Amino acid sequence: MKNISTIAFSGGVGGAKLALGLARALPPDELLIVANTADDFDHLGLHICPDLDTITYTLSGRANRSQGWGVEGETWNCLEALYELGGPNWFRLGDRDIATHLYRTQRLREGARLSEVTAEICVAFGIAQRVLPMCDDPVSTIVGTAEGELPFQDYFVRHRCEPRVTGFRFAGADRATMHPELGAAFDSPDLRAVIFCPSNPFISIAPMLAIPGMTEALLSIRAPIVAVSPIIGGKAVKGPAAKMMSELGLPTTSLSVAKHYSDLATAFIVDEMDSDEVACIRELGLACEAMPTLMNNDDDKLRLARSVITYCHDLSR
Ligand code: FO1
Repeated sequence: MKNISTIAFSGGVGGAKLALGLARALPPDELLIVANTADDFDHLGLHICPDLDTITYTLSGRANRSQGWGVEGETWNCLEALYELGGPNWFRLGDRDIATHLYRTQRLREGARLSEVTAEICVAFGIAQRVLPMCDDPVSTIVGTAEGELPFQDYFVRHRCEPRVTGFRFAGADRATMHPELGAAFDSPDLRAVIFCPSNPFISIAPMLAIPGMTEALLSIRAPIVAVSPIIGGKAVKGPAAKMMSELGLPTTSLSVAKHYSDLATAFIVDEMDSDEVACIRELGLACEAMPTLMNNDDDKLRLARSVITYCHDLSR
């Protein structure tokens, strides 16, 4: 971990897009991508890690970009055959995706740690960057809703994020241990940036920050901590972040997300569409810049990654 210059905290789709940009902008041994694993669950006997897989599929060029999860050019033979048998098909597992879950589940049963299995998957996929689960311990997001508590994938996929959200808890987080590789990266003499990717602050970044010692470790580093807003023009680029914010009584603005991070982050990046919020965000005590943050193609991802890196380096001068 000696060479790590940049640590990126990422959830699924939006985070993985910036992670890909960072992977193209930096030498591979300088980047550590930390993935949320509180969306993980056991389904049909398989251990599914949606955000880790979105990141490894994205970095290896396998991701189904339009769907936002799973593998491009996927077939569904196994799911269809399972459904004919009376099995569940609410959580759609494609044939190639199932191979990833089978491999991971088998290796975990053999006693491997999730971080080891993830490293093996990265090697198999030709990914040179280190992708690290937020911890090797089981942590599960439980969504508080007006209809009662729901396990995350029940809320997200089975109920299509429809129930009104009242809060979140991260079961198991209090017993989780920060991965030693992440601890070592925080101590890297070369560390120049910690980036919170434009992922959902409540269900993607918050579980990682709930791991004991994580916020303390972040507060102790000298490198800037820069968060990229997942909200543009009052809307989430993808996913339920804006809906969750309004249900929690928060304005659906970048300013609102900046307030959420203000005790921890050094700086906040908003899209140029929200440049009128920059002054208010600076009043929170955060450095703030507006720049184009929408990532529609690989050029956008690389451009944003380069801008964020340059901004971080300017901040640490
Ligand atoms: N999301 C859906 O909306 N519907 C699905 O059927 C679905 C299946 C699925 C299978 C594997 C996987 O890794 C992810 C999958 N997702 C699906 C996405 C996942 O539920 C969410 O994107 C994340 O948990 C939120 O980041």
